Amino acid sequence: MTESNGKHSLKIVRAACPHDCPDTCAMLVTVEDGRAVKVAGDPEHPFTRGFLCTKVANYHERTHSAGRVKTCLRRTGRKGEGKFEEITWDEALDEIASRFKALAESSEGAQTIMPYSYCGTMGLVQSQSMDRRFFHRLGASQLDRTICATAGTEGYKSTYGLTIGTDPERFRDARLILLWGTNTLTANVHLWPQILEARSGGAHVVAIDPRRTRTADQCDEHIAPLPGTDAALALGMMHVIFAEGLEDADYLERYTIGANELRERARSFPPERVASICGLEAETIVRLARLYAGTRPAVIRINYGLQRHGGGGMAVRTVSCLPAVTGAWRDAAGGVLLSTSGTFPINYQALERPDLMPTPAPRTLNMSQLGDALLKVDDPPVRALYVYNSNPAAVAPDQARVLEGLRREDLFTVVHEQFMTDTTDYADIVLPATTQLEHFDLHKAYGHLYLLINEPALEPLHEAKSNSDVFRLLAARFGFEEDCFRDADEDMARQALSTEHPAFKGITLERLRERGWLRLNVPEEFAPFAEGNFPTPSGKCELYSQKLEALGMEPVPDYIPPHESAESAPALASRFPLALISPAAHAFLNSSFANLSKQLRQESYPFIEIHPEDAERRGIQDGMRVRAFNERGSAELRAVVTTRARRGVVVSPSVWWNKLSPNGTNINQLTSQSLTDMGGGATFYDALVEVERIDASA
Ligand SMILES: Nc1nc2c(c(=O)[nH]1)N[C@H]1C(S)=C(S)[C@@H](COP(=O)(O)OP(=O)(O)OC[C@H]3O[C@@H](n4cnc5c(=O)[nH]c(N)nc54)[C@H](O)[C@@H]3O)O[C@H]1N2
Ligand SMILES: Nc1nc2c(c(=O)[nH]1)N[C@H]1C(S)=C(S)[C@@H](COP(=O)(O)OP(=O)(O)OC[C@H]3O[C@@H](n4cnc5c(=O)[nH]c(N)nc54)[C@H](O)[C@@H]3O)O[C@H]1N2
Ligand code: SF4
Ligand SMILES: [Mo]
Repeated sequence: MTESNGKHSLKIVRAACPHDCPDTCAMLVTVEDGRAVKVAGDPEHPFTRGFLCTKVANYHERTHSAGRVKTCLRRTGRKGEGKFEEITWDEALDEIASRFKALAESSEGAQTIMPYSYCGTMGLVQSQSMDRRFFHRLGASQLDRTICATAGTEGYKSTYGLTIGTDPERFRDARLILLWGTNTLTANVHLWPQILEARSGGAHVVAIDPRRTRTADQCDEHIAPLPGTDAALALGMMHVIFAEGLEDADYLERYTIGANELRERARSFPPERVASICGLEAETIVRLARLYAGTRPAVIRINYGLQRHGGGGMAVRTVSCLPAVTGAWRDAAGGVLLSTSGTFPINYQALERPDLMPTPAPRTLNMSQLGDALLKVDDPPVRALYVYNSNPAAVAPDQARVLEGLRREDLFTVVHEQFMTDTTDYADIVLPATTQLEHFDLHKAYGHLYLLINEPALEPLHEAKSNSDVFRLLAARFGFEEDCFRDADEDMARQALSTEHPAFKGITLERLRERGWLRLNVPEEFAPFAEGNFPTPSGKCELYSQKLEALGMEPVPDYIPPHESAESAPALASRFPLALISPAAHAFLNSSFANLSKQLRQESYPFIEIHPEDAERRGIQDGMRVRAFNERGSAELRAVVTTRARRGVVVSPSVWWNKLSPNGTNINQLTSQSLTDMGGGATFYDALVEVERIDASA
């Protein structure tokens, strides 16, 4: 829509929220005289339903913020100091190209160059297209993007083949909803209207979370297991279900393999044993099992909270087996939802062009071990780092190692950013990036079944350039001749959609542009596994996984304790007795928005919740300054003494910027580079710590 009367112009542009959030909202951006003045949720989009969350509701202010990186910058101070001089795009690109060329032509080769990116934007074009093509063609190290979801993804896929699950729009028809390791009102708020509708139809809603979150407050029931013990809880439920004959024997027989092995495994998890592992009452487990097996439709929403632990892959695999045991998949409103991602048949080969890589393929570095990649890897060492769509100085685990690596004088670091983050402070060259209102993109979702388009509402502000533009320019400076380096953003969006897969039938870029969004071509009453049809090697739900067995892993669902717990590391636990989790803060999105005044006011200050008994033992009173620490590092926080944290667990919502935190460091000083059992994932919520009053140690 456009109006113009010569002096005054007004238009509304169709956009998509770029953030790493399952809701991927359809947005309408109002642009008045070249300035974005409002962003709103599209009232016609069935999942967005006309509202945006508290983070993004003033996204236009983020775009027009005075704090934007406006020009290219070259470092003049020490690394970490944040002192720069302005340079032109030509100077910046020439310098990057000459440093990268020198490395690529050296005896150590282009593997010395490490790309580092995550989901600052989830758009397919701006997060995984021209960038991948460039680094593939260059022969740079590959990056394993494990910082968030790979453990759960691999755990789920080991059972079901692809991340396909219950349609979130069917939740409204469910009679039992288990919110398992998800803070829905904070991290998936557009599921809430579905839950409210289900409730008005009589649904019972249970939160399973070690913290009493704002979501748990709104549920009928809250069960608080110790962190990292969810697989035991699920096996305890299965124990009761099998022992009492509540399983769906027909579903198990027809559509699964390994039911007998699973039944055997569950036998060794009686409620009393599970109660002691999880820190729960045995009767809670029995009651939850009966409720779950006895209610239809029953649906489980898993998000990523329960898989940021040593056994996180197995935890998601095990919890996800529940609807196969009870046959909950038979109902469209039953089953389990981790992610809808696998329902989108995106043509990633065409987008990312892995065929451009040299043979043998360059090595792969794990982003969850950035500290080690910068300090320990020496075959060859990392000599250049190119960061975009991410803020690793704040968000990566084992921060002291990460910062030590970023301080290396011989490391050439480029950071492409919208804001002067903790990471840009360590850059040799900073490049100004566009925001979502200034570039084109195509989005899939991981929490619903719609594709969305993001039309640019504005010309790039200041001297900002989009990720795809910068990599096109770099490819030209390298003289890469393949046609794909000249593809426009729209070309790449078309390539992403180019497949014969029925889910994309009728979906074209043109139709997306007309409407803003389109539902995948799947039935209204999408019930993917009502009659089996699992996209696994066997075509069955793999309760027994030969794939895991071949990898030397336990083929049957099991409980794998956290790396750091009283059970698995008693000596460590005697020195650092508290289990730290640092889940998503309500007003931030990871570290995004954690520099903007509205959101900072909402979060007030970096705090740590501690149970009154744990606080008393340490002489800690509500509001006191405390230090949380372990062998990796320490962070200063304000104590919030509350029963929201269960005994033995402390909670510090994240991710604050270091430079906006007391003492200049955040909670990732305490998290570790240890990986999950599957997918090489980060273990943010698997860290033992101690907490003390600051005056006590002075
Ligand atoms: N407001 C807001 N929204 C966000 C984000 C944000 O930072 N802020 N981040 C976005 C991103 S990148 C992601 S990946 C998603 C994350 O979305 P979620 O996965 O929902 O968020 P988390 O905060 O990681 O974890 C969810 C809940 O799991 C709980 N939890 C921790 N350990 C365990 C455990 O062992 N077992 C169980 N049962 N529960 C556990 C935490 O207390 C937390 O309440 O949210 C996205 N949305
Ligand atoms: N302690 C603790 N640590 C955590 C977590 C936790 O729960 N606890 N959560 C973890 C999780 S789930 C995740 S996903 C990671 C996320 O970590 P990141 O992916 O690093 O996410 P953000 O902190 O949001 O940083 C994204 C950055 O990308 C920039 N950006 C946005 N759009 C663009 C663009 O188009 N181009 C460029 N060049 N830059 C852009 C933003 O300005 C922002 O600074 O953090 C992890 N870290
Ligand atoms: S962060 Fe999530 S809930 Fe908020 S606007 Fe974006 S997609 Fe919607
Ligand atoms: Mo994430």
